Amino acid sequence: MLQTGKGAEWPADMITGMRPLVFLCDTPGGRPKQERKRERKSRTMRFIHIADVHLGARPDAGPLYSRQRPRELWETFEHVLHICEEEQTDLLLIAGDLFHRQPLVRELKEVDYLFSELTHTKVVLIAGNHDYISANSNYRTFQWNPNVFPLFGEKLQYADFPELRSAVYGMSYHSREIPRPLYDGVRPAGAEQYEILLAHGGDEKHIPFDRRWLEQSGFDYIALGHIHKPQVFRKDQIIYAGALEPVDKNDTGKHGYVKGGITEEGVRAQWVPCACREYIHLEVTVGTEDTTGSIKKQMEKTINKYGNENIYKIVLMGKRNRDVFLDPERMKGEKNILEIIDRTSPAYDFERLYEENEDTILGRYIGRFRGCREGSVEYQALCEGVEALLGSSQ
Ligand SMILES: [Mn+2]
Repeated sequence: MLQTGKGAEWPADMITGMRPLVFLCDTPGGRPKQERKRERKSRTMRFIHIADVHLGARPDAGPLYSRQRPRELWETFEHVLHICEEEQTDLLLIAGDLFHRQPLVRELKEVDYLFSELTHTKVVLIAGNHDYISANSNYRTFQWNPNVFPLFGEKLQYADFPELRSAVYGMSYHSREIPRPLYDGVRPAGAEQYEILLAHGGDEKHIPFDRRWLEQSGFDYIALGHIHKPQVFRKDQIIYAGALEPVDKNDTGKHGYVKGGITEEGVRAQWVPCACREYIHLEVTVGTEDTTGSIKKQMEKTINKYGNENIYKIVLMGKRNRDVFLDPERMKGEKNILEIIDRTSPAYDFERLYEENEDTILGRYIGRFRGCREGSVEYQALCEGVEALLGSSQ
């Protein structure tokens, strides 16, 4: 980082915004590594890696929490910034989709204000497929605080931090989808001793990549974004931080960020859960003695155990008494349940029904499904067909 008083000694094109320049990757990458290695003492370069914050999203968070949910995404983001400040983290890496859609100027101002409060941390970000750089994206013209380094080019570029012996590489989405494997074959330019790549994508329509390419790319750390489930492709090296907070009902499990450090010995990275809520899918087994009331009670107990702050989807399994009507709406009660799916089947005695109705359409129908396995599609068709036939004969 350039010192304020020293800026005038640098060539004019090097002092734009009093920050190290963001370089295109075909820019010659500074001095040889060996030389730099000798001149500075070893110290840990500490970073935090987040992705898919999706500020501006309005996730369905169930009857109790949907209203406050957009604010919670901001709060958890601020929580991470507090950690950066408290721990004097060197780099905050944001691997795309900081915003859920095109950011408004006032949203950028809020975010930039929060960044500007960091007294030590530098922030590097790329735009993902949600907040891609559209023709009139506010990202194009926004003036960031000097500690913020957007890598918004379509081609690979890097931000150089000589004082951290680190260079951070990345490129941004300029359209909603990029079906081309742009990360295959990317290599660090050798600008600094520690080289980091920010990458967003990994599915068919969003820069598909072969993880073996990334493993052999030569980057010390690859901060991945786009897939909301946190996962480690290679320990301490290639990691999806996952969405900071879950933003979709299928973002089940815990969410958080990656905290890491790089020294000459290598990279150490750990995943830190920090989301304030979790989407949980639960299966509840129904028996022939159960009623709407008894299942409701069972569900309440389970939800108390898993945490009332969470957001639930319940799947009812098993066999219900055929004289019992299950009412999902009444089961929800005061709990924060998004959805209840009824996959129970009525408990018929098919053998008895078959024997008693052998000569009717009901008996012949049951006969067609003889030997099918419980839980199979055929079994479901059997149950539904029998229910319909019994219903029409009553
Ligand atoms: Mn994405």
